Amino acid sequence: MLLHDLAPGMHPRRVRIFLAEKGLSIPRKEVDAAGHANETPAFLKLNPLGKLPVLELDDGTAISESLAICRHLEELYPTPPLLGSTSRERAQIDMWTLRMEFELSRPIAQVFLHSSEFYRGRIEQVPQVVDHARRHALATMQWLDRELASRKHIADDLYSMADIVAQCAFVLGKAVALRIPPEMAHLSRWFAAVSARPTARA
Ligand SMILES: N[C@@H](CCC(=O)N[C@@H](CS)C(=O)NCC(=O)O)C(=O)O
Repeated sequence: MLLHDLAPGMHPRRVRIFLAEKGLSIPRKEVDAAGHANETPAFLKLNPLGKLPVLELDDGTAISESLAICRHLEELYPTPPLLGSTSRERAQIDMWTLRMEFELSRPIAQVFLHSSEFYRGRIEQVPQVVDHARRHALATMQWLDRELASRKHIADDLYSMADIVAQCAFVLGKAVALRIPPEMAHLSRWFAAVSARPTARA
């Protein structure tokens, strides 16, 4: 297996943390996206969307989409479980992972996509999207702060994929001045705990 990686990227970070939580180390190749190496014909053969991460299997299969990569890794290496052990847990973690994807990660990514130097000239940047997405992310944070008053982690008391998606979103949030407001005590407590895990800097 080979992980085509992008060290500063939010989605590749999800996969690296997932691997680290499993105690796995696989070969990785850093792709120079700033230098447009993700737009070459060779890379587009791996992922026609030109996005990272991509997990290339030994038989040449290329899996992109960070959540799909993690699903594959979970099936190969089920311990410790990060996607749930029972059907109830799996449904619960999927539900929260999708909520974190669409209600937190996506709006924070939108702020970055529509305001950063990196995406200037790569996509059509619409300044109005930035304010809207910022408000969306803040509303999600308020909701999460209430949710985390009664449990340790996002989906349940156990650390899971839902936490990984959310913590990676907040790492990107720091780059676009979308930090967790200190008065959100429960969300702050959760973020301090996940950031202190030995895998957080993977
Ligand atoms: N839905 C995809 C999103 C992947 C994605 O947007 N990757 C970004 C880095 S975080 C990327 O490759 N950007 C390079 C570019 O758009 O040029 C996933 O979950 O893997």
